[in-house]
Amino acid sequence: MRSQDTIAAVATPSGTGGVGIIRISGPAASKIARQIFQPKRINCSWESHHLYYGDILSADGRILDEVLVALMPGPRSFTGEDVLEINCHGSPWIIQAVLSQLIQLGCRLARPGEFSQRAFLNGRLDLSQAEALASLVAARSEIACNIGLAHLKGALGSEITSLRLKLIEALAFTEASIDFTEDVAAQDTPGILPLLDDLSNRLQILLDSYQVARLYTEGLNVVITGKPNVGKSSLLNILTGKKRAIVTDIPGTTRDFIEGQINIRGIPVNLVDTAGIRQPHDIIEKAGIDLVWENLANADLAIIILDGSKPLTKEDKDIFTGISTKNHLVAINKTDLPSAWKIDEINKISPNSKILRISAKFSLGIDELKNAILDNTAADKEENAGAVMITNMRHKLALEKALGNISRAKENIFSGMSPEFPAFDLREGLDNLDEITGKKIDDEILDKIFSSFCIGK
Ligand SMILES: Nc1nc2c(ncn2[C@@H]2O[C@H](COP(=O)(O)OP(=O)(O)O)[C@@H](O)[C@H]2O)c(=O)[nH]1
Ligand SMILES: [Mg+2]
Repeated sequence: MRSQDTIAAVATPSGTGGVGIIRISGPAASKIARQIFQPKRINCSWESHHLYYGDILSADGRILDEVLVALMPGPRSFTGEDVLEINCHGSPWIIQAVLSQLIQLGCRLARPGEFSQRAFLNGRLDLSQAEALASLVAARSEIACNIGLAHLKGALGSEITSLRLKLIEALAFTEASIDFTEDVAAQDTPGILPLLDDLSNRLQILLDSYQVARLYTEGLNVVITGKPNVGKSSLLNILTGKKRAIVTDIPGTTRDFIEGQINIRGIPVNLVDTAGIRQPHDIIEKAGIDLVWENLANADLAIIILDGSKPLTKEDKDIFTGISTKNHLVAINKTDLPSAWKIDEINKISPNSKILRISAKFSLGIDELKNAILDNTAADKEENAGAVMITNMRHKLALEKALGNISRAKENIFSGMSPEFPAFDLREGLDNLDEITGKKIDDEILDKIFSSFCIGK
């Protein structure tokens, strides 16, 4: 694919920074470099992949900034096209001025992900690698970075290619029996079933990795709930180490929900402190309590806080009724004060709940609570280390479809169907695998995938 237009975008985050990088890609990049840049040295030879020091000039010859630029002619560039990178000073004003000058010289602003899309269309990356770039940029934990990097280096792509070759082998067996042995059912073809079993196993291993990998990449969504004044906001503050939420002894202080992010043993944990659940006193409080239930619906875990220093009430017990099916743990707070009730009371209402004793105010039992947050998650499955993991819902769906195709092929073979049937299933399986690497994919889906990337990537 050769693009007609030359695109430009700021590759660094918006705001002020030491350096701001503008990226240009397309057929006019090299010409624009010569127009916009005035090198300090007379003999600037524009050698490929070399940094040059000089000034960026406006249309009327004013100096806009002192910069470093590099020209990377295609195909040996990120996009496969001629690419120019300008390292300006990171003032939003300078960056905008340079960008405007580039537009005047004929560039157009890049759409989100358009550089990566061009890299994919020019064969520089397969689709799984392009998607890995987006996940790498968004990674919030070391392991998420490692998974993103492994995919960028082609780990997922090569696993898919290897699965694809096996599938082609199975398809060849099946199609051979269509061509040469008209009256023979596919099950008579030796070797095909072990091949399909092996394929199913490997697809299942990839699918099983999704839960663990999702945990490392997207994190665990944890909602802190309980009636008013039990110490929910105090817990958010002690867990995040910041005064995120207002703490007072007035019940109903927290009305909206407040979010905080922490990392427990390398896993990003998204915490949400919520309004206390009780019979609302006004419409604002009611709206806040409705939000609690919305947050709970999307949560991986609810931490139910109870005040250990005051007798349990109907409000406490009602929360258990609302949450009973949800993954939860109970934290009895204010254990620095004398306890007003015995743990047995919870065992009676909710016999299977995990219960911890904490003091959010005096930071007691907080490490145990952090460990318990990760209990029953896939976090401790060490055997996954080093294996190829999938993190992307699109990949998961495509793999599930491919696994379904192989199972159907096996059923058709077992039931003695004519070989055309399993061959059809296997061909569909192949198409589903090809969706992951982008070997075969709809333009519309491609546009949708890349539009979720950042601008400048
Ligand atoms: N003694 C004691 N008081 C606490 C503890 N945690 C919170 N509190 C107090 O309980 C009151 C309500 O706390 P807050 O975090 O606002 O509760 P929320 O309404 O559930 O968010 C405040 O006065 C806190 O200082 C604790 O562990 N021990
Ligand atoms: Mg609160």
